[in-house]
Amino acid sequence: MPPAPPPEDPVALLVATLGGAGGLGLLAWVLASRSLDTPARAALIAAGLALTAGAALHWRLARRARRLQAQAAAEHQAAQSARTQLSAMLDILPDGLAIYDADDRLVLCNARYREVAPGASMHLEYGTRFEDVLRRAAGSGHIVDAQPDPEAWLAGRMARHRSPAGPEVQEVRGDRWMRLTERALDGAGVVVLRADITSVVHKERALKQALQDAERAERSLREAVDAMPAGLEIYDEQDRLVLCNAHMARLRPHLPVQASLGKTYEELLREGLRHGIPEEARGQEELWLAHELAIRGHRPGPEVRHDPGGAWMHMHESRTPSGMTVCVRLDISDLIEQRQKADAARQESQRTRQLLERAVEALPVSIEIFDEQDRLVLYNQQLSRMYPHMNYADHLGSKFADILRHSLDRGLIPSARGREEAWIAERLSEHGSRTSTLVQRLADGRWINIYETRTPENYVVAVRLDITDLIEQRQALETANEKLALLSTTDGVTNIGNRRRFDDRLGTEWLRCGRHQSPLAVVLIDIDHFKLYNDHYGHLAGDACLRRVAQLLQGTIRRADEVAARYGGEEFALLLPDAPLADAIVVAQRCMDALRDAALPHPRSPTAPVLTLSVGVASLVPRTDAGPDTLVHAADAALYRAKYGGRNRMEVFAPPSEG
Ligand code: GH3
Ligand code: MG
Ligand code: MG
Repeated sequence: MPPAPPPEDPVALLVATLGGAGGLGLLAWVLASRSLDTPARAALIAAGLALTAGAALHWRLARRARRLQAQAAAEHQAAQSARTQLSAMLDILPDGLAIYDADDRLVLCNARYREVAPGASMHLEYGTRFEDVLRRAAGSGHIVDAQPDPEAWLAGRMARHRSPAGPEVQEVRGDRWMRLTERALDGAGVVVLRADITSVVHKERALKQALQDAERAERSLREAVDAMPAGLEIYDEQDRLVLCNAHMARLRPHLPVQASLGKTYEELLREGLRHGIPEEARGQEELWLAHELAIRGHRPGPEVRHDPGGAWMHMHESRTPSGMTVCVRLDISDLIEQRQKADAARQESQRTRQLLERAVEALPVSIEIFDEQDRLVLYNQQLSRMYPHMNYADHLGSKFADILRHSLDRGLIPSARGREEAWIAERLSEHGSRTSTLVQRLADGRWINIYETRTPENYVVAVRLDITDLIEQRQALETANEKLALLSTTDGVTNIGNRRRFDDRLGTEWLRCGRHQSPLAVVLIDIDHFKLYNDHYGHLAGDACLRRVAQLLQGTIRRADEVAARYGGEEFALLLPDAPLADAIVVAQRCMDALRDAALPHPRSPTAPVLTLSVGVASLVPRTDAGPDTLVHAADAALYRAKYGGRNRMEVFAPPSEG
């Protein structure tokens, strides 16, 4: 639509009208006036003409100016409308765009430019200088790079603005990113393009991070795979080697990894065969190869192979769902060796156990073993033979206490009768902790020696030995010894104790009575004129007489600890422990009475027609500074007095202090 013509300029119209009217008026007045001389008239006419012409010119000029003004207004309006159209068009752009003129003033920008400009709230007015825009942006704190030193940043940014190079990336607060592209225009302006590439940067960053993560993961995986103590190979769907770890490379030194990667399994097998690997394929390489390829991926299970190097290898092969083949090889030489050792050790221990079991059965003793809970876990047949009333097979696993009770119920242990529970308690308390062996009498008269010990595992091992024979032998021996002892202290003629018995007992009683400060008495008896008896009756009759006297004397003692002995020849002695003198006199008197009552004829005796005795009595409390012979001497002294006092009498020893 064409612009409307500009209105008439009233001032110009007034000036033109007044000028024209004035000029015409002057001309009219000059022509009418007669008073004017010619030069004046001519001057005034010229002036009037000039005024009129000037007014006309002014009018024309004014009209022309008005036309030009109208034209300029039309052009301005057209430019304005073009810019508005351009603006509207530029607003469609996804990026911010601004045009600065040669004076570096903003002449055009789209709406997006205002949005993405740092500090979006800025009002960007046309005509604003670029530097001011920058300064405001730097001051807004939105541009991260401008933060530490806004002036330095501004200087750099302006320098690049004046001679733009490539696009640059700008970080905006809040992790937003802009790409700035500046182009110098032919007319010496600059176009600034500002694109928000935040999402691109974010995506790129995420992608980079993902890539780094993936790289790290791959590195870790590779390291882990190389660190595996097993060989690992992976073949792709076309059965080409794509991965081989360090361990596998060491296991197959004939196949360098780098050269092998990308080769097919078959190619690698052929390579191995050229090196004579594996050993079992030699001489039948093609057959072996065909078999290997046939079972490739269908191996029924892991295989154990003995390497030519002597190592035992465990080989495992599996297919992944995507058709890759994973092979794992593990050196299991250690395991195999350990297993072989363990097998050998097991066999050895079995042999040892058998041997031990046989030994236990062969032992002449019975064995029982109780576990830490005191339950029977092992026994040998000797035990069953030793206790035939018990059925130990039934008692395996039974508590020791229950087995004891069972044997008591069968009355096997006479010593426990009537006190069964107490006996069981005793046996339990000492089970495995007795310091000495236990000797047990069974109801059938056998003697069993029981030895129990506790092992470090807290088991109790009981060993039982039938010692009936031993006990019987010992008893027999003891009896024999007793007999021998009796024999050696018995007088062969009279059958009463001899001098030895008397001396032994005297020594013992001397000490005992000394300890108790008790009196010990000795009675010495001598047959009167016995030589004459022998002479009269003969020696054998003399012996018989001695026996008779011995019996009579023996009959005078009552207590078990008293001794009647033949002291020698026709002399006898009585030992009376704990007997004060008075008691000893009573016994001595009894002897004399017994002889008198027996009235053994002795026709040749000068003392009496019958056999008589001379008796010496002594009783002393033994002293530590004297020996038992003191007492015998004392009795002997008394006997001596009896003899020389006329015989057939008793004399009592009177201690010197009393005498
Ligand atoms: P005394 O009254 O002084 O004791 O006179 P005694 O004859 O008894 O004493 P003596 O010491 O002179 O004689 C003891 C006799 O005893 C001498 C001996 O023949 C006799 N005699 C000793 N031992 C035995 C013996 O074992 N058998 C016999 N038959 N006679 C014996
Ligand atoms: Mg004598
Ligand atoms: Mg005599």
